[in-house]
Amino acid sequence: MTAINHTSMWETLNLDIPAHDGLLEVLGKFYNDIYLSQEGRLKGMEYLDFVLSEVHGLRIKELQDAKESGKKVIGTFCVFVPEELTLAADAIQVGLCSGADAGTEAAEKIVPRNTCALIKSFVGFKLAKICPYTESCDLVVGETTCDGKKKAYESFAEHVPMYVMEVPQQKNACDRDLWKAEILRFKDELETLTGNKITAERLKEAIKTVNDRRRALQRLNKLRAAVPVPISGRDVLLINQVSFYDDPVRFTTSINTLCDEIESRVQKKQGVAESSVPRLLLSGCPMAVPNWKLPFVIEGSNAVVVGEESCIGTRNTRDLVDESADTVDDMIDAICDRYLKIDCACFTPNTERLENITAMAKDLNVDGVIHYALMFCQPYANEALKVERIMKKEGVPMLSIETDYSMDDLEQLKTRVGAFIEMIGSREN
Ligand code: BJ8
Repeated sequence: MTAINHTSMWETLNLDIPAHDGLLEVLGKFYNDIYLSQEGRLKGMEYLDFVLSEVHGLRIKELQDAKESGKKVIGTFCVFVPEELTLAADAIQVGLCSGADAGTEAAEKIVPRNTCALIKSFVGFKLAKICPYTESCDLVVGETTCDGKKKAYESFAEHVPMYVMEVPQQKNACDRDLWKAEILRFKDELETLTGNKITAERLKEAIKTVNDRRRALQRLNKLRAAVPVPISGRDVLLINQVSFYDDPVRFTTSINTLCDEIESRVQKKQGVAESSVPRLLLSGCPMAVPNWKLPFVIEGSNAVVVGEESCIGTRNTRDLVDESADTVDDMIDAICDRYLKIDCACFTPNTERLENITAMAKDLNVDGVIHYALMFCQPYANEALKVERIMKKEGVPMLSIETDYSMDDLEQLKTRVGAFIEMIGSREN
């Protein structure tokens, strides 16, 4: 995908160059078909197109330059890892969970076949030597969320410098104590790794930086309540995906500029689809780059996605860290509280998620919900049944999809999604 030749950098990172070239070729083709073919795209999306075109190029170069200047790079798989602490330790945090099934064969040598595609993808990317982000990491941070990840990290630790945070499974007072202790342990780990002390001043600034990014994404999501919807779901998914590896300050500025453009579209009542086109909420597992399959199917079937209830979506941006604290201790408490609000399906009970989906369906004026679970993901497949019950009560039609990263079920998905959208029918405005 990249126009500039970065081969020597990839060789230094010990990538398998032919396999990596193959991956970029497929990614470029996908991107053309799914993204660049859209009509009436916002000008501000050019920034995202550029970032994506250089996803393994210029951003990796930035990481390498930062490493040469002494900075550390921290890779993560989950929105539970507090980026505020990483930034306050003057390190860089990047998301590693991958959305392609390249490397599956290699992954299945160390994780069982019936493991979700997201886990197989990050394991496979490492074993097949095709991910320059993984190769750039000084530390990879896992977390005890689902069993699949937990056990995969044990094998993964033989291949990368690994650190695992314990995330509680409930939200009682003792769970908060555990979580706070884990945040403090992570802080110590970062300070040791980077040699930098996390001071109150640095932490306050980092909290603001990450909150600013969340605020920009919140602003974007609110604008999608407009009828007609001013931006496609595919484009917003891409924005959320890029938020995990782009420089946070630069990203926030670009998204705010994009929001200015969207606001003017909303005022002029311009949209990416007719007002009569059904508006859908996507809910469930995270969709990591380049997992664009389902939104592409939905938006190719005369519907539009207006919200993503997922970690690569509103679950990652809904709550801010309280900015009023001034001491490191108080800021750690604020971080602890904010992260414990995350409504991941790994928690039991997890009624907040049902409340949040119901609120999103109302706020975004949706005509239906498509619940998305990766195959073999017990937590989200289980909650799909609960979401279905609550949506039924609310009178919102729901379709439950289980899929993976392969294209084998593309036609079947098109048929099911098409039938669901047809059943919803045109919107009355
Ligand atoms: S906070 S959703 S990012 S854990 S799809 S690996 S749950 S078997 S990704 Fe997640 Fe953190 Fe929760 Fe969010 Fe397991 Fe399911 Fe696979 Fe999953």
